[in-house]
Amino acid sequence: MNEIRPIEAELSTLGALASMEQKLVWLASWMIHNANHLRPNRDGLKVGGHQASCASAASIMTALYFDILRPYDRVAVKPHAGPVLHAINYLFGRQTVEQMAGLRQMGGAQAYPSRAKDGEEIDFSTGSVGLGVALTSFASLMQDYVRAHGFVDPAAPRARHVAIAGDAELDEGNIYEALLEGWKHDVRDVWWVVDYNRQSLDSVMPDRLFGRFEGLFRDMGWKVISLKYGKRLEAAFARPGGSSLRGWVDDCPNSIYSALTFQGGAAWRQAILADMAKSRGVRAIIDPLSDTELASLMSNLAGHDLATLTEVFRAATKTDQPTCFLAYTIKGMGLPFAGHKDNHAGMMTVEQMDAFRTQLNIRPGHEWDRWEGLAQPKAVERFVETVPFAAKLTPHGRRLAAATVPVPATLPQPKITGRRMSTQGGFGEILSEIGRAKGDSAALSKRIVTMSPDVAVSTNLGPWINRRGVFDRHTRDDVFRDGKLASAQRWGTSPSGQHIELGIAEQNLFLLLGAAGLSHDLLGARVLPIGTVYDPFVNRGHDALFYACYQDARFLLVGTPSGITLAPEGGQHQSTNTPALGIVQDRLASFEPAYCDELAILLRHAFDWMQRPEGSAVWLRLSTQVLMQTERELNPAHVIAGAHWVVPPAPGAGIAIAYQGAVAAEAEKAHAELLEDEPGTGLLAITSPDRLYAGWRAAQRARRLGEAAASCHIETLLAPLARNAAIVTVLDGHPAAHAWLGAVRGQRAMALGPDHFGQSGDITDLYHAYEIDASAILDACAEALLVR
Ligand SMILES: Cc1ncc(C[n+]2csc(CCOP(=O)(O)OP(=O)(O)O)c2C)c(N)n1
Ligand SMILES: [Mg+2]
Repeated sequence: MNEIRPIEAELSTLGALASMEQKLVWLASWMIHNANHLRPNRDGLKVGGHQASCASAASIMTALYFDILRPYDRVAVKPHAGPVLHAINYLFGRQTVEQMAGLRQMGGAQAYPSRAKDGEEIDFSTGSVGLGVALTSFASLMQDYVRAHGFVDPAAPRARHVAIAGDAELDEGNIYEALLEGWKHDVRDVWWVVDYNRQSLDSVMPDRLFGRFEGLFRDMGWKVISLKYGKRLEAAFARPGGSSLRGWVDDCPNSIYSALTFQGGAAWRQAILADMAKSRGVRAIIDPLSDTELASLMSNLAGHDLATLTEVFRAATKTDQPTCFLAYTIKGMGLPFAGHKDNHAGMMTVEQMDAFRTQLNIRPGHEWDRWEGLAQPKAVERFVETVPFAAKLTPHGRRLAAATVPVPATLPQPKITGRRMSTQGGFGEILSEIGRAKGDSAALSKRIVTMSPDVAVSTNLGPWINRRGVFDRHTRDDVFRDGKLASAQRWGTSPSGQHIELGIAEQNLFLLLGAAGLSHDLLGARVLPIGTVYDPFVNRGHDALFYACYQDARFLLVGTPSGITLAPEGGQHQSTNTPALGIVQDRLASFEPAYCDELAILLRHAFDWMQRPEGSAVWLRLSTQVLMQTERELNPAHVIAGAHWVVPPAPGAGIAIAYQGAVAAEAEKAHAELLEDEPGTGLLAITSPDRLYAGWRAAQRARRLGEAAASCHIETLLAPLARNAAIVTVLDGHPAAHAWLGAVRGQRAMALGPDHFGQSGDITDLYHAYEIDASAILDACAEALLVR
């Protein structure tokens, strides 16, 4: 957008697109300007915004949204072009001035597109760079999945999944993990349009990087389209002497090109003549041009050339091959800091903004008016109404409806009581039983889709996969099965399979869980995604997990095995921080059952909870620790609320032992011994410090808001204990997860659990070393009783 293009009487598509582009740069700049200069600032903090990043992507987004995209396509917009997306929605009549004027303010439009906070018009949230880009590939894989399983109308057109990416996003490793995984799954209908301005936050990028990108993408089966020069530069290059000029620009280092763009026509002329003064052809091209015209010509990159962009995008719609467009752009195009290396957070001054307003014929006081400043506002308005993306996907927005999957009152399950089993073993067996269902009772099992980053077998998904198969768009032979070679894994691979096997890259697991967990909204098909991973390696993908939760994706994460109960494995494999992570992660309800009867209740709850509007994703932390499973009556509501008394305390009891997960047997042993001296001692099973804590917070808030009778599950549970009672807690995880329990009723919590990296050893040694065995629990009880 380096000049205002005249619009002829008969409005051409390109003319109308130029008007759109002009409005997008203006509105995005104005939104940011308004937030920083025209609103009262109460705290003196910089509000911020990215006018240069927006201007960089405006032409690409104009071509996509006002020419190419169809309503059912899905788009992840680079975070720093969020205001451009708000402006696009505004021009389509789907965004309000109030929201835009409230950019970055409480309740206003978000800095970076947010599904949860900006609402129906946003397909994918972005912010943590790289993740939104990769998510489109997994969303496309899920489209293949739901279509292959007949969950959507086969006649419905296939969506294209488009990412508008900043070039620095390509530095994120998760991009390449996703590319490799996408290649394995033969993904299609994915476009990544790279806003190739060769600038990141700090600096101008190394030269010739594009060659690396091209090679990498091609190796992964992608089509790569380089969009380098616009029509005017191409025309200049075609003239006599033009090839020298092209060679000169081709060889111009990124940093010099950026600096010249910032400096303008005179600097361009000087630099070109310094190298090519003797070339008559080159002189014939540049000499007749004014400085302004020369600057405009030299910055005529394809990423700002609407004719090139629309032509190339239109041609690319003819194939479903994943395609990467390297669209050369200028960061800050058309704005005073265009090309300056420090322009990432740069902002126009009040004077510069005023000049920009005048240049665009926008009257003071009319800055937000939709078609203000355009030569043919009515014609432009009519044009916008006719573009494909103007059609509404649903009457209310871009979220599709999907019926919920009925969850039976109890899940089919194997006989559990009387056996020695671990929760991980129980999980595998229950899932396998669910997978056995046929006919009408198979409604639930049909919708389950499992996924795992190369740990399906070691997290006990094997029996489920044997029943339901591995998903692939193409049927592939199982050489071992067909050759009758003995193997416990009989993994047929076909479009009807229900397990998606991933390579060992945990971020991909969470991105796929995120995509699958949005299928109801994005694809109109409800699936129940279950992802398994070794609990410590949740940390490896935590940003992607956080990201999936931020989008409000719905899935079940199973972290297993967990804790130092992986005794021989050493500190890298032993998760201690995950119980605390489960408490602090929003939109993720975390549980850790000790026994399989609790697990069955929680698994059923997970299928239900992840489908409820008020629900969330669910995380189960499981273990390979084997425990004797006894017959008992459980109150499911208590297991789900986070704790239940295994042995209720006597009224006024001075001490209780509370345990979570795999250390149950140690707590039971300590409790049995303590009963001899302290007969009223209670034994509490904690199934979710996360739910207990959330309930406590909610009750406190409700009381503050005047609901005096409000209370919560943990308050009720602890009420029978004496006011100064001690609660000795133990888990195979960081004790901070329980340390707050004493504050609930002003009692004394003594929390036990490993707070250092684990060691190798056997259970006896490690439980002793980390003070979570029965004797350590008894020692803590003795200490607590001493200071009564
Ligand atoms: C994971 C992550 N790390 C760091 C940042 C901070 N950050 C925001 S934008 C940016 C550079 C963006 O450069 P690019 O992707 O090229 O975008 P553009 O040039 O179009 O603004 C960085 C480092 C972030 N948003 N996310
Ligand atoms: Mg960039």
